[in-house]
This record gives sequence, C-alpha cells and structure tokens, in this order.
Amino acid sequence: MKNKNRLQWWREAKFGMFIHWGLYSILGRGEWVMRQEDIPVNKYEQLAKKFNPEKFNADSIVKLAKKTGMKYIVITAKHHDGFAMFDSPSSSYDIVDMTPYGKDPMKQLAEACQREGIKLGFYYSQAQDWHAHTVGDDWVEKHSKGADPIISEEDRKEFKKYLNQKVKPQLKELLTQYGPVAIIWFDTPYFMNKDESKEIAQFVKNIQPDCLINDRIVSLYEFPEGIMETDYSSMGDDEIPAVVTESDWETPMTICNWWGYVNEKNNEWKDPKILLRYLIDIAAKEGNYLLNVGPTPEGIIPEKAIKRLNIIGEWMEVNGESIYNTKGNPFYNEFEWGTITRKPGKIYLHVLSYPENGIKLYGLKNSIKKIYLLADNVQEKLKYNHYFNKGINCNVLDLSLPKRLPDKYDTIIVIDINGDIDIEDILIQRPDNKIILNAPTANIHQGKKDSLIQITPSGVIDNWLYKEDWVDWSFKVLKPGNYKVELVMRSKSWYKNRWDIGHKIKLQLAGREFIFTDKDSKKIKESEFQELKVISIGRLKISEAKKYTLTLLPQKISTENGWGLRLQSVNLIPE
Ligand code: H79
Repeated sequence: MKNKNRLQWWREAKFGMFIHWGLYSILGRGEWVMRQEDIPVNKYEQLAKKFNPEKFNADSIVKLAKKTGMKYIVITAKHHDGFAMFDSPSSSYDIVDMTPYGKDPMKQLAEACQREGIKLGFYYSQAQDWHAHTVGDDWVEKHSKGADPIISEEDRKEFKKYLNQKVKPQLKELLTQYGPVAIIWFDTPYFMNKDESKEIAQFVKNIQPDCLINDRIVSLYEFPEGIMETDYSSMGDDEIPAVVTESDWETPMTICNWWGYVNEKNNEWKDPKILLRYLIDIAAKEGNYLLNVGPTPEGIIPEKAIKRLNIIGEWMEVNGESIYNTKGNPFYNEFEWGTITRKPGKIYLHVLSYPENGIKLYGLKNSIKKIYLLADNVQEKLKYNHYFNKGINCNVLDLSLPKRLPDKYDTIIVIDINGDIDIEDILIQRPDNKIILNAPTANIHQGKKDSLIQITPSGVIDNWLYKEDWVDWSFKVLKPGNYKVELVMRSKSWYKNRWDIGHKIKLQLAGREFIFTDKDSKKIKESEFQELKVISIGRLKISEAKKYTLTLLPQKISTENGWGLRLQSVNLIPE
C-alpha cells in the first residue's frame, strides 16, 4: 500500500504557488521560447551571461505566497531548456557557474521557506532536456505520432545515459543541498518506459522517503495503471475535472498565457475573479490548486500577478476556513448558485451567484445546529426550514438569504451540523430539476477478463474498448415529467486524433430503449486540448417520483486510435 501519511500536509494545504523562472525569462515569451523559435543550443546558452536577477528576494516571494494563502511553493529547478537554476556541482550549465549573478536562488528560497513555514518543492524536467542533445530539440517531433514518442534502441541507450549522468546526479543535489524537499514535480514523461520511471521515482524516495512525487514521472498513456511510487496525480496543465474526484490530485494553472515570464507586449492575464473561482471549484472537487507566477529576469513577480494574488489573498483571509483541509461537494450534483466544501461539523455553501429563489438542498439527513455567514463576526442566524417531505420521500432544506451578500466574489454560508455529513446515498434530481449522471457516479461492469474500463481521475469513463463492458446509474426522480436525453463524450487531450468515431450504443430507462450513434453530435470546445461532443438521444416521459436505473449497453465501440468510448455524463433535461 502507498504511504498516505506523508500526503497529510498536502491534503490540508489545498493551495500552492508554482514558479517558472529560468533563462527563458530574459526573452519574455514564455518557457517554450527555445523550441518555438528554434534557438540553437549555443545561442541559447549565451542568455546565461545576461542573467543577473539582482532584485530577486526570496523572502518577499515567500511572504507573498503566504499572504495569498498558499502553503507550498514549487519552483522550476530545471525546465525543458536544461539549465539548472540551482548550484549543480555535476553540471557546468547552471546558474552559479554560468551567470554574472553566481548565487543559488534555491538556497535562498529554501531558507526563506523554512523561516515562514512554507513547504518547498522542485520542478524537474526529467525527460525533455533540450540542452542534453540526446533528448533534445527534435526528439519530440521526430518520434511523435501525435502521441508519446517511440524511440529506437540506440536512442534508448542515449536516453539512459542522460538519466544516469544528468538526471540522477542533479536530483541527488536537489535532495541533499536544501533540507527537506516537499515535492519533486516531474513533467512530460516522454520516452520513459516503466522501468525508467520506477527507477527515477525510487531514486528520489531512497534519498528522501517523505518527498512527494507527482505522476508525471510515468506515461499514463503507456501505463494507465501508473506506478506505486507516485503520491498524487497532476491534472493536465490548466485542466479541472468535470466533477468531484476523490483521488489525490492537483491542477497546475497559469495566471496568464504562459508559465514563464511574458513581457508587456505579449501577455494576456486571466481575470482575478476567474482565478479565485478555480480555487473554489478545485477545492469543491477535492483537489489542490497550484497557481503559477513567472518572475521577470530581474527576479521579481510582475505587478499584475501580485494584484491577482492579493485579491485571492484577501478573500482567503476571511474565507480560508472553507478551503483548507476540506473535502469536496458531497452531493452528486452541482448547483446553479455555486458549490460546496465541507469538514466534520461544517458544510460550506459557496454562493457564487445570487439565487433569486433561495437555496434548496435535497437529501441532507443531519440535524442542523445553526446556519450563518462566515464573514459575519456575530454569526447572526439565517432562517431555514429543514423537513422531511413525504410527497417526494426526501429531506429538504429551504434556506432564504439576506438581500445583499457580503462578498462580491463568493459569500460562504456555514451550516453547523453534528459530526460528518450524512446525506441520502443516492443521486437525487437537482433542485433545478436537471438529472446529471456523471461518470464517477456510474456503476461500471467489466464484461471481459481483460477489460480496462475505468473512471479516470479527471472524471471520465475511459478505456471503454469492448462492447461487453457496460455501465448503469441509479437515481431518484422527484419531479415526474418529460425529459430530453443527451449523452456527453469527452475527447482525449494532447493527441492529434482526439476522437474515435463510429460507436453504437443502446440506452435503457423507464421501460424505453434508444439505440443511437455518435454521428449526429454537437461539438463544444472546452480548451485548446479538450472538446466535448453532445449527442441528442431522444425524449421520454418519467411518470413517477421514485428510483430509476439507466443502463448503457454498447453495441459497437470504435477503437481506431485506441481511445474507444470516453464518456462524461448522461443528462436528463426537463422540458
Ligand atoms: O512547465 C509547464 C509547461 O512548459 C510544461 N508543463 C507545464 C507545467 C509543458 N511541457 N510540455 N507541455 C507542457 C505540453 C506541450 C505543449 C505543446 Fe506547445 C503544445 C508543445 C507544442 C504544442 C505550447 C504551445 C507549448 C508550445 C506551443
């Protein structure tokens, strides 16, 4: 079994600062500039001569993180460009040997973090290294079929040499020069086979057993089951799962259009309100938020980033209790007005938009001690009605809100209860009468011995490759009526061919049966890497308020690219 004790601090922390800082910062066009602009190695190396971040002040950065409510920092010790931002005795391509600055910023950060009680982790690009030519420049494109690169035996030898001669010595330095390291944050595990991933992971654990490692040490495309040595999973860059996901996960998030510093001419900043919403949304889905800043070549965090962090920090100062050490939304549903976090004795309602009709919760069984606004020092009681409704056979909480809410971003309403939350253990129709059957709430039935069908950390039913595999959901309908049935599929990320097309599926519900294909569907672009497809299946009448089961039985699954059917939800929308 995995040792989960070492994750305790990380689970409580919920919020960390990512820092991308390196030679690329000088050019101000993001951390991929060397590759994107095809800068030759010898020319890129020259940047080191200009790197003199005299304004770098570890204390002020750590204090900023702390003031923002962040509990840990992860900084790029070495990014894909291969340049070590720390004192690396095993390499001359490092900040101490190559730059006029000549000092080790990681040492300063480690000391400042110790003083402030903030955990420090290092990002280390273990596979891509555009300076060690073996895994450099053209490798990704040369070997990539749009998926993970395949490499020749000869290249594999070179890669191993690089792992032994650069990666291991540098990891050892990072793990012995700076005291306890909270996390080694690996990235893009291109080229790595399972043995190599395990070897590097074990190498870290042998030196510092309590150092956490994320799962980007292993290619989850090649080895979907992962390896034991990893402690938590990284979502895709900027990716937030669609639904509550109970594994240990973290979303790395940019604050603007790149990770590394982007100068005034090229940058686009995210709206602070959206950045705060991501924090809340991620907590409500039971994950951690690793929000990135890119210091300038002088070593300071840009004003516009600080402004955004300050807005989040001010909110956290009042409302942090609803984020730290919480669990996610226990209802199997989202709400029109916002979302929920919780811990024993407390339920936190995050009101993100004012609900004109008040707030309704179905299925809460605990007796309620008190309901009040978190921002209200005197904790004046809010009026509510909590009762069992015989007509629909369900507990109902009706809550009316004050006319004005104190926080313009997210007002927290606290429900004090006894002990852990106790809700009806079945998916209940939402208060807005939609019925959303999300992937993680499905019962999965493996139809073959070698079935791989599973629910991914990002909340998708994935590796659904055989028509013998099937799924169903049980749920409680409160409001009989006519419903529109639709199915939502999610694309694979990163890969050029994101979809397998040509599925045929049977859906059974309330004595009706629909057979449909993915031919007629509406595509929705979610991000650069993610697309959804919505298939309208048909209409049906649900005549009673009671428990129903919906079953999906594939008749044909297309696996042209190896993805199969990737399902996010089945939605029943009242008409
Ligand atoms: O460190 C940050 C990124 O630089 C790194 N992960 C985060 C945490 C990362 N490395 N690779 N990738 C992310 C994925 C590759 C993205 C690419 Fe592109 C899409 C490479 C080429 C197309 C984005 C757009 C980067 C260059 C152009």
